[in-house]
Amino acid sequence: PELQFPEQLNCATELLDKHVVEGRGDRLCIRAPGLSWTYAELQDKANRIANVLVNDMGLVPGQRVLLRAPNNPMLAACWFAVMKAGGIAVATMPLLRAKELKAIVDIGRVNMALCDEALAEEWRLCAATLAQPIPVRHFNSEAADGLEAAMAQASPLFDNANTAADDTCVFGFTSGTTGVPKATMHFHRDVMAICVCWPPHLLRPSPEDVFIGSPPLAFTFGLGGLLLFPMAVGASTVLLEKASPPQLLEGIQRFGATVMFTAPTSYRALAAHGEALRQTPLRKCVSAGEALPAATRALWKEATGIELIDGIGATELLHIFISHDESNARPGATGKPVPGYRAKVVDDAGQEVPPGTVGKLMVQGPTGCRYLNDARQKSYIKDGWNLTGDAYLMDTDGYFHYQARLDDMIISAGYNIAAPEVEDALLAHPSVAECAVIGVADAERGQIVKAFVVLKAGEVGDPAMVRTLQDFVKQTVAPYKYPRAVDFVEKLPRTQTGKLQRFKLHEPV
Ligand code: 3UK
Repeated sequence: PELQFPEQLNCATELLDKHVVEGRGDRLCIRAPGLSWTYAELQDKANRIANVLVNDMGLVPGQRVLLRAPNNPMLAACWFAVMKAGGIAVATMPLLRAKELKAIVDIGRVNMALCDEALAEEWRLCAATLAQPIPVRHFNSEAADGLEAAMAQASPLFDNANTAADDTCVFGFTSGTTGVPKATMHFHRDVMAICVCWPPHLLRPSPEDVFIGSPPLAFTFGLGGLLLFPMAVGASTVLLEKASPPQLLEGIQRFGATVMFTAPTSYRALAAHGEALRQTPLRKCVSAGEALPAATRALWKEATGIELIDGIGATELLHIFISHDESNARPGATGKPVPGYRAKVVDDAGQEVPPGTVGKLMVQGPTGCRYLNDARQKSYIKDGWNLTGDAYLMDTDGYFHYQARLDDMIISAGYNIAAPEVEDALLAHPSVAECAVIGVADAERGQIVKAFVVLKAGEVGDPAMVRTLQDFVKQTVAPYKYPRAVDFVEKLPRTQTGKLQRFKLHEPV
């Protein structure tokens, strides 16, 4: 990939204005139920909002703008407006409550906010607790002091801020599994780098593609997959405020979506609609956020005929850094380093281990971790490499196989057992809908493997089922990995980004 960027670079110029300048302004860009905008229309909105930010709200380059909305066209326009004005976009997950928003305002030293009227209540609760009030405009609102009213008065022309390639433009917030949230800082050139590394080499989208998916734009998986990547090729993107599996299915049908981004659980649920999906033009499906079990890959292929594209990404690296395309899919492997990135597996001393050995994943490339004012930077970056916190092994062909989060490795009677491997084995059983595996303390073995299983409708979680599942696991993985304890549950705890929260299963229910 071409990773030499000019000294002055503004990602809004490259991803949005360029299409209008080059005569593609009439092409559809953003689609949503009841509304669609061309590239020229998105540019018009973004320019007006940029003028409101600068002239009415007093934004100067480098200031932080909190964005709060479900995935919708106005959120996209606000995001580009912040880029144009040389600000830093701090997009927040729609479900956050006032207390969590306050932490982001404090850590990110947020200067102003643009908030969807539909999510205004938590923002108002948060704003009431701030020592210094900050300017805010509400959008998707008819209020006289709302953003749309100000946009109507503003000029549709805006000269983008003359930002440097390494001016920060995005804070991606991440809380990991627990703990105080951290802001990861990304530059204009990082935004462009992720558009030239993974998409052209592994997704290979065309300008005719229609993108759709579930991750919020506040999650960098969604920002890339549902906004930056479609716009980098002049394609269109469908933004859905709610994107549960039935809503995704309806969206794919209604908009003729061809490229989908969502998490493994969502693929498992959607697989029940294989027949309906085969009637749509859907052709490329990307899975990320957590490990893709081999059983889920097989289920999706069987249901829809489509080979999933897996990719591991992280907020710290902005997007996907190990992945594969349809012709290099190997069950159980995430793939190879994305062009532009390097990866290796090391032991506790930081020495590279031979192929086939499990160790810690380290990654290097055009993007990488820059925590804002946070000492945890020291544990994520070692010798210039990013330590993602994942256990991986590389096979002799150079494919990287995910094992577990380093803290999800179970040690039982001296054996190392990766929780996802046992989950993978359980998911292959036809009675299992979802499952999660953890290690629980055991006097004799140190830890034992315990599984929490959500059964498919109509299945009964009785002792016979426990034995069936245990025998099933013993047949596909080394018998010592079988779950000695099995609990049947209604649902599993997940983050807003769709990740299993295994640590919550350690707490009594
Ligand atoms: C895990 C995966 C196995 C892994 C993300 C795509 O998930 C994203 O970012 P987060 O900061 O979490 C990072 C961690 O999630 N993970 C993500 N994808 C996979 N594990 N296979 C996968 N395919 O533990 C990683 O360290 O929330 C994903 C693009 C952008 C993102 N921010």
